[in-house]
Amino acid sequence: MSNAYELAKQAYASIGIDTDAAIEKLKSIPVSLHCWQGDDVTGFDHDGPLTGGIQTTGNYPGKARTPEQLMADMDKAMSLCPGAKKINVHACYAIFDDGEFVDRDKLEPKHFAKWVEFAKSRGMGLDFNPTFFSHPMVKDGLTLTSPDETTRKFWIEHGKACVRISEYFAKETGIPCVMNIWIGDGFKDVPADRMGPRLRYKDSIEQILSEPYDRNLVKPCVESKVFGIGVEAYTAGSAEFTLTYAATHEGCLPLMDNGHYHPTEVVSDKIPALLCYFPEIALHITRGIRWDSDHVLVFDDETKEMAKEIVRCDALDRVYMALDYFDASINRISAWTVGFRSWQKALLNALLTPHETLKALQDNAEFTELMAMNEELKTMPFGAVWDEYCTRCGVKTGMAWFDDIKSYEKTVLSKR
Ligand SMILES: [Mn+2]
Repeated sequence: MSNAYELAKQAYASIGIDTDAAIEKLKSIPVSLHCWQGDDVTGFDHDGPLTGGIQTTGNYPGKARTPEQLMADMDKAMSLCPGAKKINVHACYAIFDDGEFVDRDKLEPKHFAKWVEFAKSRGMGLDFNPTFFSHPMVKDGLTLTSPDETTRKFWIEHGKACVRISEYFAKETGIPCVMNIWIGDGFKDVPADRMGPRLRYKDSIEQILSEPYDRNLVKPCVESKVFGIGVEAYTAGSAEFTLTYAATHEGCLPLMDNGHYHPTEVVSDKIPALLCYFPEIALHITRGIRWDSDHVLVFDDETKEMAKEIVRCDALDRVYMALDYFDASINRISAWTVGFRSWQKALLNALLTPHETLKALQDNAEFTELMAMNEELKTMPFGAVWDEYCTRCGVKTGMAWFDDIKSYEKTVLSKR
């Protein structure tokens, strides 16, 4: 134990915080790492471009092109990140045998056996996402809201296949699988019919979730979005639509992606609002710059505030946390690592905050002291506790982890 940690421990003890307890708690909280940062959301089941209102920008060399490369890169990133992990997989990351191919409506658990093997051998759970984009069956930009019944049916069948795969994940790993439904369906310009697509979307999700599954094993979610590239005027799966869907359909969770709202809205404020009503909620944690830009998560104010809300609401076991961003302009393994470490920092910072003291100040209308204390907390010796946490998790501190990134880039990525 470092001298710096001993001093930090004393400093936090003086405000009623047990740093050792915070470290132990954080070690047990799983955060889902998204496989799609590793290859710019390309996947293994198609050659076409990324569609659905999302876009990766940048062409940093060395991106993963095979399942083996992607898994090796994830392993490298995870070796540099403290804390418990889950693996988050999109359906387009199905792994077929040589010469084999099935379309998304026919996907089976066996096409994800290698992901199960990967997760199980590392003692991790798996989360899952149907992929309703980047596919020839996206008709006029629409999937589950399509007025064309053949199109809509195809995507409903895809969703049902994903329910079966999610249950397989949970049974194999022994850890519940969060299955998130997100579609990019919408219109570039002012629609002539806003309700029709939403009624079709509602019916489509109801059909998907009519597929039998064990509610203790599969946690279906619906994720909202305010707009996407090329669908600026309207998206069917708006905040109101998905939130109301989840509120009126037992067992379905709302999923908030903090890049999917108007830029002045903050998900930190929405977390406690939803926790008043939902037993469980899910998050996609990202960093939007002006819009859903999918920038790598950093340890900024809103990131800290989101983590604080989860901790101060005593909801660490009610919130499923997953990262969701993709930056192709920088080393992708570093992108994973910086983002994951940033969320770990935010959670640790939240666990080191004297919430009861701050709440009491608010309840007693001591707003002057509340402001003063909040400002003082910002210069507490957080870094020493963070370093101790990393050390106890067996990962490198400071910039030492980045040496691994440089060496991996030289010996592995540069040869691709
Ligand atoms: Mn998302």
